[in-house]
Amino acid sequence: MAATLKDLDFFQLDELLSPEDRMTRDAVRQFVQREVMPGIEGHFANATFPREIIPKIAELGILGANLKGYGCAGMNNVAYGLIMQELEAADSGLRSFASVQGALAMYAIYAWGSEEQKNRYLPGMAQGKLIGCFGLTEPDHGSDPGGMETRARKDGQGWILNGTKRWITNGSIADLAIVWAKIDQGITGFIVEKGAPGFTTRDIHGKFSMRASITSELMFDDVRLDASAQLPTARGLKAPLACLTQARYGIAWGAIGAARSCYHCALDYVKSRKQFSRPLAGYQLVQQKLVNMLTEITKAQMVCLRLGQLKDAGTMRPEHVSFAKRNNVQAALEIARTARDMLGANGIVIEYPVIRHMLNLETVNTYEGTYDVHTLILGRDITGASAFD
Ligand code: TGC
Ligand code: FAD
Repeated sequence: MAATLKDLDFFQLDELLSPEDRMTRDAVRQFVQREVMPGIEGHFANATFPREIIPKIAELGILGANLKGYGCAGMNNVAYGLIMQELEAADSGLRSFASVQGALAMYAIYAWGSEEQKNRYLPGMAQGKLIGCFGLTEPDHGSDPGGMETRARKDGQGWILNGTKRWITNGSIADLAIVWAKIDQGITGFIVEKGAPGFTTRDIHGKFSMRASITSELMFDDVRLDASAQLPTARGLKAPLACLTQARYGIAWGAIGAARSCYHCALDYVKSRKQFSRPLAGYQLVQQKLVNMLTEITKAQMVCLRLGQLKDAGTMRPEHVSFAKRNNVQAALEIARTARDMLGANGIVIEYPVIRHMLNLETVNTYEGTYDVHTLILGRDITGASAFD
């Protein structure tokens, strides 16, 4: 039977949410419980993404939920974060799908696209009829995207694109790829549609993490693009990095969902599992683990709520997001590892959600800036000295 998604609100933070935000969160939780939870173990086991739920997710206004106009729901950022939390309570792969679609691909067009591009793509993407992916990472450039080797050269009015992007979520199911490339003036972005001659994708197999998510390589071999494919105001590395800020914001919230699911699973388990004639829940060491989990989840919730308020007020800095992504994902990963331990042998089987979350969170800790990269971003912020130079 699928695990039940439950709330965790030790500090009555619900009282700080608006009734609308709570309603949005509860509606998404019910949807995820009904439509996603029954099949998610199977998708993870078979390494398939539940594509059938895309139209339903779109119907709830989840895709690009915090963008305004162009058919997007225009929700505030706290509501958006709560949605990410509920998606990731089911599986990080589901939240990844929504993050890449809304915070990376749609946001890139929203922030750096022309009116024509926005009208052409955003409504269909909000409806889930067009799927997007975001190609920044390359085989030889992950943490240092500024070193990218993908290049576009001028060809008459248009461009010729060459290069390879790797580890791209939604890559082979995407109708359009946002591709970051170097031109003579520096880094810029292009919208490359599926089927463009010379554009091919290849899925990455053998992943033991994010199995219910498609991850691909994108290859561009003399791909001819019209001038209109370029994102006109995307200039320099800050253009893709601004998109990452949006996605990292959602990840910071999402990780709480995965941690919460692991906590509830471990709590239920130790209440019913007896060893030495008593429930495990009565042993001091076990209680300490549960209390540490509760504490870290509650702290992460508080960080996110404040982060959302800052984002809504327009005063959030990328470093605030680095703080939240680094802290919350690391905490969630530790919680998942502890929960796995508390379930004993049952902690390694797919019937319990814990091993799935634990394996997924290894990816979440790595993508969108590793734990160490965010340490260095924050170190630079507080000392003024960059470890990257
Ligand atoms: P740096 O000098 O730091 O920055 C260059 C310019 O960008 C500005 N900037 C930002 N702007 C907006 N948001 C941010 N987060 C920004 N960070 C920096 C900065 O002010 C500067 O502007 P300007 O006007 O002076 O030019 O560049 P650097 O080369 O030193 O950067 C180093 C570093 C480590 C910060 C950066 O490259 C980095 O973040 N690396 C990690 C790479 C990463 O996160 N990749 C993610 C790929 S996408 C992905 O993983 C999707 S996963 C799927 C899912 O989300 O579910
Ligand atoms: P590297 O950069 O090679 O890092 C390896 C190790 O070195 C890490 O521990 C890192 O912290 C450390 N390190 C790096 N630099 C430093 C330094 N200066 N000082 C100290 N330590 C350092 N990318 C996209 O563009 N789009 C996507 O949709 C996308 N989806 C992904 C989905 C999955 C499942 C995965 C696993 C990755 C995805 N990525 C995507 C790529 C992801 O963003 C990169 O994996 C990530 O940025 C790290 O890059 P890397 O794997 O090349 O590791």
